[in-house]
Amino acid sequence: MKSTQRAPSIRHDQADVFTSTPDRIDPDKNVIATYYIDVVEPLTIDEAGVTIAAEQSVGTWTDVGTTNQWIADNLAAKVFEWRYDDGKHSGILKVAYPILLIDYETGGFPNLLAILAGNFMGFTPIQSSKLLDVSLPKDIIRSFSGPKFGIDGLRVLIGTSQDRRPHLGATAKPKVGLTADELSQAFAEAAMGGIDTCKDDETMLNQKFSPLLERVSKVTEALDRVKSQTGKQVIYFPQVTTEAHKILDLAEKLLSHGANGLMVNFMAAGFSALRALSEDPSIKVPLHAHRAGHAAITRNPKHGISVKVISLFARLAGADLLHVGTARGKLGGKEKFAEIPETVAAIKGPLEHVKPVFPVASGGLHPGIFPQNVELIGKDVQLQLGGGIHGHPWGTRSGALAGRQAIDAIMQNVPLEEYARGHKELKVALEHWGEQYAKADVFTAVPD
Ligand code: RUB
Repeated sequence: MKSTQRAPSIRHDQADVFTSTPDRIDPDKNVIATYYIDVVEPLTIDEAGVTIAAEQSVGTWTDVGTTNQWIADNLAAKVFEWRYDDGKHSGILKVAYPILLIDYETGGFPNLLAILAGNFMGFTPIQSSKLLDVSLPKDIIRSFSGPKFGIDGLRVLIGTSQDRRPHLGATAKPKVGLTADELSQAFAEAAMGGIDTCKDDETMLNQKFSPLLERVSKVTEALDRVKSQTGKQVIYFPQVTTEAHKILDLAEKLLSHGANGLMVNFMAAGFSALRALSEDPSIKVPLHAHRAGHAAITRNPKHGISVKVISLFARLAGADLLHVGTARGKLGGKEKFAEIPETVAAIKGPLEHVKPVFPVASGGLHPGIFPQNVELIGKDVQLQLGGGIHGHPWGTRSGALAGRQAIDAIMQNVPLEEYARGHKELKVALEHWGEQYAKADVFTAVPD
């Protein structure tokens, strides 16, 4: 039967339906997204904001007879705040999405992302747009379990609950190529030198020259042998990043071969892959969340999704450890000096029941640049070294020893050079890498 009620106008330009004011937005009933946008003249960002709110909720380019007043009243997103840069064609705006619009229970991350960073990002007059920040209502946060271990759980596993020192992690290097025997030997050496954790590199999986299950068995056996000598259990995070339909099965195989941690690249496999692992009750080991490839969507300051948002989502998805960037190292431009503190706050700060995540600094690290990294990120940090351990002139064990000595120096507030006088592995590391990545040059970002 044909409705007699006149359909509300839900066109992209209907400001009365898709605009509100800050005092009318309840953060417990709305997901609030902050965007940077840049639009084609003569369009202004607030006009574009109406288009975004419409497209991402219940509007489209024309009025449709299938809509009704209930839809417009209850499901319309609203642009409610904006700040122009110079002129009115670029700037920041906030959009509120009513909680009812979002199927976070069945749809989870895919539904959230389709709404918060969906179609509008390709709209013709919106030249660029970046999702900078997201605030979620308590009901949505409560639908995620978050990390199983988090900072305190990891510190208990590693035995640093009292001294709360930075952790030292070793990454396999070369990135791929070592056989299971060669890698297990390298990690055993690093374990003898004092690492806390070790992990596959992000492109390793089940390549022919290093079958994954054989690798897990051999590394686990090697680390067990080290434990029988040192008393210390090192955690090994083999890579579990695979297709959605295989990931839980692969995780089970890795665990049955002795893995006491798992590494997943959530940028390649998706937030849902990380969540599937963290919310599976049979997976009782910590998850190291790698983010290789994140720069494809985070690096452009005007377009994509911010590191802060992907990191918040990784926390909700259950990352126990998460890469956050480095104060000195091989990756990232100057934007990282603003980005890292806000990312660390997003993954460690209060978030209902969700545990804080252990930040990982990685990419070109060596002991000589630990102090700047600890200063920017804090002592809750896993300093993750590939080249900076295996590249030590005296070998992997000395590389790990040098890393632990640098951490001890930081904990005792002693300058590295002074501490190195009584610690030869650190002395050699400082001499070998010198000022690499320490000072501003074409390869190194430093703050202004
Ligand atoms: C480490 C490495 C890591 C990246 C990750 O190797 O390449 O995959 O650092 O980057 P090395 P991010 O220690 O030899 O540089 O932590 O920024 O995501």
